[in-house]
Parts: sequence; C-alpha cells; structure tokens
Amino acid sequence: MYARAPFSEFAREVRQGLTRTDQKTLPCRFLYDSVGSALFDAITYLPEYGLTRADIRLLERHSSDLVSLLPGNVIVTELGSGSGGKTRPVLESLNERQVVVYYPIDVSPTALARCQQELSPLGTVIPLESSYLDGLRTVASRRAPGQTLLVLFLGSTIGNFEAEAAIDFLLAVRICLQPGDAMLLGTDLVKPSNVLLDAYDDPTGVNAAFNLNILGRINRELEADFDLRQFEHVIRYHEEAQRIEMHLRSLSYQIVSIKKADLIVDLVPNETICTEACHKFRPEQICKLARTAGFRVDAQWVDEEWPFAESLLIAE
Ligand code: AVJ
Repeated sequence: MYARAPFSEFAREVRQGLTRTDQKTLPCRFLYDSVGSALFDAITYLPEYGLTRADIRLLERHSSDLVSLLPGNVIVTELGSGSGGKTRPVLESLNERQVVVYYPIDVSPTALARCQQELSPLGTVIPLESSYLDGLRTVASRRAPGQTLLVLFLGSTIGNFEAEAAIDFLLAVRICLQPGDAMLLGTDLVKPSNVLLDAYDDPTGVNAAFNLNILGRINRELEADFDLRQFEHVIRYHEEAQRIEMHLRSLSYQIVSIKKADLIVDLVPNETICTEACHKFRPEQICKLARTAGFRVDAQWVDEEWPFAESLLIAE
C-alpha cells in the first residue's frame, strides 16, 4: 500500500472548503498568488475601485498628524505590507524626527523584496516572511525598552474577517502590545450599493479575472481540471450585514478532479463557491470594535471622495 504524500496547507484548505455541504468556500488569502497579486494591483487602478486611492490620500494628508500624536521613539511594523507602496508617507514623516526602523510582514517574498528595495532609503527595513501574528510577536520581542510600537494594518484587509473573527484578531494583536503602543487601522466605509457593486464587478472584468484566478491556481498547483469558462463571477451585497461577497457560479453540471487534494467535486448548475467576504464599516463601529479589543481611538480621518477611514488605535 503506497503512502500518499501529506496534503499541503493549500490542498487541506481547498478540501475543507469544497466538501462543505452548505456553501462551498475557498479561503480568500489564496487569491494572492503572483497572478492574483498582479490582478489585484490592476484593480487598485480601476476608476470604479476607489478604496486604495482613498487609503493613500489619507496617509499622504495625515501622516505628519499621526506621527505628532505618537510619543518618543517609534518602531513601525505592517501586517500585510505587500510592496509597501502606501507606507512611504508614514516613514517619511517619522524620518523627520528619528531614525526609522520598519518591519514589513507578508507571506509574499517577492513583495517583501520590493518593499525593502523601495523603502530602505528611508531607514532600516527588516522584512519578515510570516503570518501576521507570528511576525508581530517577533517584532514585539525585538523592541528596546522605552520604544513605542506602531502597527500598520491598512487597505481594509480587516474587512475580510467575520465580525467575531475581527474582534479575536484585534485582541490577539493587543496581547502582543504594551499600553501606549499604537495601531493604524484602514477600513472601507459603508457606501451606496451601486458604488460597491461596480467596485467589485467592474465592466472591464478585472475583478472577475482576479476571482476566477483562484480556480486557475488550483489547476496549476493541485493538478485540477477546473474549466474556468464554466464559471461566472458574481457579487452579492448584504446591505444589513454591510458585507460584499464574491462568488463563482457554476454554469453547468460539473465534475472536477483535484489530484493533489485527492478530491472529486461535483457542482450543479447555479451552485456557487464563495471566495471572499469584504465587510464595510461605519466610523462608530470601528471605535466600538477597538474598545472591545482593549484600544481607545485617539484620531480618525475620513476621506471625502471615497468613504474610507484611517483610525489611530492606542493600546490601553
Ligand atoms: C484587499 C481585501 C481590501 O476587499 O476590497 C478587491 C480585495 N476583492 N476586489 C477588498 C478585493 C475584490 C480587497 N481587499
């Protein structure tokens, strides 16, 4: 009897999501292989998708205010830095008053390499290729006495967490911090549903390609035979839950084999696979979330053009 190779983390999570009896799912973090990251980059340039530009505008406009609210010697870390494209204004403002030490945390080694190359002129950049919390624990263990830690969590990535999981995540971050440490939290705000639907289902089809790519990735990395042309990109907005959902809808009855997950999946017409949930917030909800996790909110900046907020959370 031959011993099957252990499943990769990707294979395990794909099995788990596609064998669910209620709603089939795929974890959204697997959207970001090199193709997916490039497609997401393209999404951020779309006229319909204002989130990233709002994030950047607020950071450019308010980084000096932010730095002026932080005492003493600050070290900076970023959860999910990517190539650090948005972080420059924060480091530049800090650089005006101290030597900058910045720990970008990301799972993508290519993005971290680009981040180090681009931001090293502003100070010491120490990339950490790890999960958010493991990386944060490493940074917290390296802080010198009297140093304040600033954690950047930008781009509304917090929106991918379900409500309970968002609290649990912020609590886990809080545990790694000391009173007085800071977290800058970027959150996309509630806005009219037609604006959101256009942002996640743009007429150019970039979001659709970003979504379909997760099936392409499974084909490439897990030897599967998904026919991407038999799936359609679908966006649902649950107004009450302030939640955008990205789905792939099966256009026919299909049987798909995923060799490296030792799995055969069948999909009936119109059945969907949910690939991402993006929660939107109201400013006061962010303050409540912060308080629940042991932070007070010392400042909140909201973009006029595209409702998005940067909130400065201080560990209590
Ligand atoms: C990277 C999670 C912030 O929710 O807007 C963009 C991802 N999904 N288009 C978002 C995304 C579809 C994006 N986040």
